[in-house]
Parts: sequence; C-alpha cells; structure tokens
Amino acid sequence: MSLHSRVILNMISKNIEVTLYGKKIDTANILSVADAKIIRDNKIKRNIYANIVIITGVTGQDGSHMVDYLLEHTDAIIFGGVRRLSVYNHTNLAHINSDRFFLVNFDLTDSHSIGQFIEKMRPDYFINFAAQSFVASSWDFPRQTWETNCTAVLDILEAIRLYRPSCRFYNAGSSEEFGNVSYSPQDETHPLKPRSPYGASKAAARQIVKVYRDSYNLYAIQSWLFNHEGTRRGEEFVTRKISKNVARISEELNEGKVPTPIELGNVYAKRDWSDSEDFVQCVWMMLNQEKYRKELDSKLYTGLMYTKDAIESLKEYVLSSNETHTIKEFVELSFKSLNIHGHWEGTDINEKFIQNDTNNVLVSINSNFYRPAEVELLLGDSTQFRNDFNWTPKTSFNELVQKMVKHDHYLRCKAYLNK
Ligand code: NDP
Ligand code: GDR
Repeated sequence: MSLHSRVILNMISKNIEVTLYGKKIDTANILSVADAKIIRDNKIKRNIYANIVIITGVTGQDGSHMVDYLLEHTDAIIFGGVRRLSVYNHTNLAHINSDRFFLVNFDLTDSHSIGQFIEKMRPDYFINFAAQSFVASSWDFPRQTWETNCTAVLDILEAIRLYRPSCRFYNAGSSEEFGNVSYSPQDETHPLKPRSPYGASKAAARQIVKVYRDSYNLYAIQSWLFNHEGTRRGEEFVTRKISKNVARISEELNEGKVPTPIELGNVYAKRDWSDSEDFVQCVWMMLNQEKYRKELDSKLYTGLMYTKDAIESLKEYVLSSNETHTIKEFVELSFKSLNIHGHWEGTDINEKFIQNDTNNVLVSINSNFYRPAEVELLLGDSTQFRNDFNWTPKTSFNELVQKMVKHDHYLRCKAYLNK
C-alpha cells in the first residue's frame, strides 16, 4: 500500500478527521516531516486559502498559547515542531482537539531537520518560540544555548531564503538583550548589553535576523519580549516556583504542619511581568503589520517576494507591561492571594519572609540561586506597539499573580481529593 493511500481524510460534517495508517491523528502523535507533508498537501487541496503555519516550542508556554490563539482566531493549518523526548511532555497541548493542528518531529539544533521542515512544508509563517529559555542554565550550557537560540535562527533564515522566501518569520527576542540597562524604561532604541550567554545568544540572533531581512527582503522580525508568565509557565522560573510553592505551603498550614520554606535567590531583582496570553496576540499582529498598521500599503505585501519598500516599513517592537516589581512583591502578593500574611526580617543571605502570628518561615534565601551576573532591573516601554496597533494588555500584574496562585492551589486541592 502506498503512503498516500494510507492517509485517509474522512469528511465528518464540517470537520475533517485525519487518519494515518488507520489511526486518528491527535496531539499524542508526532509525525515525520514526510507524513506531515501528505497531510499538508491534502488539507491545501481542500482549502487553498488556508495559511500553513509552523510554530516551534509548542510544548512550552508561548508556543501552546499561540496554537490556541490561531485555532480560535484564524483558519490556519498549524504544524508544531516538537523534539522527541523519553518522557511525555505534552501537558500544555493535551486540551487541543483539532483537525488543523499536528505535531512534527523536529529539533532546532539539527540544520537538516530545519531545512527539511521548511522545504517540504512550504510554510506561510514560521513562528520560532523554541529556545533554551532558562537564563540561569545558560551558564551551565553556553554552547547548547548558543546553538539553539542563535545558530538555529541562522539555519531557519537560510532555509526560508532558499525554499520559501515569502514565508514570514518571527523570532522571540528578549528584554535580557538589554541586560545591564543604561536607562529606564527600555524602548526599541535601548542598546544591547546582555549579561548572560542567553542574553548574548538572543542579541546575536537579532543581528542575523536583521541582516537577512535587509539582504534578501525577507519578512523576518524579532521583538523584545519582557517577562511574561501564566499557568503554563515552566516550574523553574521564579513566578511559577513561587505560585506552586505558595499552594503547597497553604496545604501544609491547613494540615497543621510547619511549612518547608521556599528557597529563593536574589529577591531584589525587578522584572516587568505580563501575561503570556496577551502577548501571543501581539506576535500575530507583528507578523501581519499591513493588516493592523493602517498606514501601510497592503498591496506591497502580496506575492512570492517582498519589495524593499515593504520590508523597510516593518518595525520591531518592545512588548511589556510598563511596570516593574521586585521578586519580594511577587512573594507577598502570592501569599496574600491565599490569605497568608507575612513580613520580611533580616538582611542578605539571612533575610526571611515570616508568617505574621505564627512566626513560621515561609521564604528563605539560598545563594545557590544567585547568578554569576544578574540583570537587576527591567522596565519596558511598549508605547510604540500600543500606539501603532491600538493595543492594551488585558491582564494586570495583580490579576496575573492571582491567576497563577489560584491555578496551582486548584491543582493541589484536586490532587489532595484524589489521594
Ligand atoms: P518555554 O521554556 O516554556 O518553551 C521552550 C520550548 O522550546 C519548549 O517547547 C522546548 O521543548 C522547546 N525547545 C527547546 N530546545 C529545543 C530544540 N533543540 N528543538 C526543538 N524544540 C526545543 O519558553 P517560553 O514559552 O516561555 O518562551 C518562548 C520563547 O520566548 C523562547 O524563545 C524564549 O527565549 C522567549 N522569551 C520568553 C520570555 C518569557 O518571559 N516567557 C521573555 C522573552 C523571551 P521541550 O518541551 O521539548 O523542552
Ligand atoms: P528571567 O526569569 O531570568 O528574567 O528570564 P526567571 O524567572 O528565571 O528569573 C527572574 C528573576 O528572579 C530572580 N530569582 C530567581 N529566579 C529563579 N528562576 N529561581 C529562583 O529561585 C530565584 N530567586 C530569585 C532571578 O535572579 C531573576 O533576576 C525570563 C525567561 O523567560 C527568559 O527566557 C526571558 O528571555 C526573560 O525572562 C525575559
């Protein structure tokens, strides 16, 4: 039986159920590029106007929210690039049940994987959220960080140039590129002064994105994303580490136990935190600037190649909440949202967050979480994006903290009841 004949597309009312080798395809399946191409070609035969979107990093926070956003707001057919791991890590995708979303075997550190993906799938958009995204680990794995966050971006750009120059490319840049900041708030004109291998890798990726944009008239852009969080945030990042542990401590207190404190590093660092769900919408707007920035001539952005004028009109943007808060503030608000109140005592390594009334230690400092070089302050200025796209974020800092803590508290209660 040929590969083609084993792919059956069944019309079920308006939905097309996709089966491959007799089995329904869902987010538990990771397809080869060859199989994904068969699905792509069949889908395109049925809807020639549907955009083909590749999103990398879909098992992570932003990638999974981007999939949700595009499934809800567009008719795009989405292929999520995922690497094969020994253990199941698709929790952020488990809720998706769509005949427009497929997972494809892919690794950013393999240029053949990237080249094949773009050559065979011929995407209209390539949204790169995959990265070694944990700043602290970038000192432990500097080369892997560089290859994932920077060399891979070069490989994607080359493949787009060779096989699909009309494909719009977005790379997730970072406020970490500003690093040791010269002034606040940081806007698009702030110099790049990274402090970590991670920050340096993102700053270098930015340069190569610009070089390819200018040299080959590619629609290739990289924004500066300030910290953004949510209920799908990885558990080692400070916000999720706090929300998860506050939920644990609440349970321990309810059971009458003396809680085990949360151990943190530099609680004086300041970050500009937003909600990931707010940002994915902005990323899609940046990839479709002629649709949302009314002053642009949309006719310049059609066809298989872009004109120099079209490319020169594109802008790269800062996305931020325009507020900054210390880690300490995040701690205080998190406990407060579960009705646990405390105060800080001591200094430096001996500083502690103590529960009022009981004197339980809720947070202590562990110098193992200090970094070789710290970014002490980040505060963004996203005025340009807000003005050009008439956009304001939906979620405030307070709402974000509440949402994260309540979610982890809910998960904890559910697990407790199932014990
Ligand atoms: P996450 O850490 O949640 O997700 C990273 C994703 O990258 C995961 O899906 C991971 O897959 C994937 N990945 C890592 N290495 C590879 C590889 N070699 N091949 C294929 N996939 C790989 O990150 P976020 O969602 O928070 O961030 C998305 C992007 O935005 C990243 O580029 C990050 O650097 C950038 N960014 C994020 C900010 C934030 O505050 N969240 C702020 C500024 C920039 P797996 O599940 O297999 O590990
Ligand atoms: P960041 O996020 O480095 O800003 O990178 P992270 O949450 O890891 O750290 C924020 C700040 O908190 C301080 N901190 C701790 N951090 C962690 N992870 N664990 C701790 O125990 C702890 N104690 C204090 C850190 O020193 C730091 O100052 C995130 C990532 O999403 C990047 O991918 C992204 O580019 C940037 O945000 C913008």
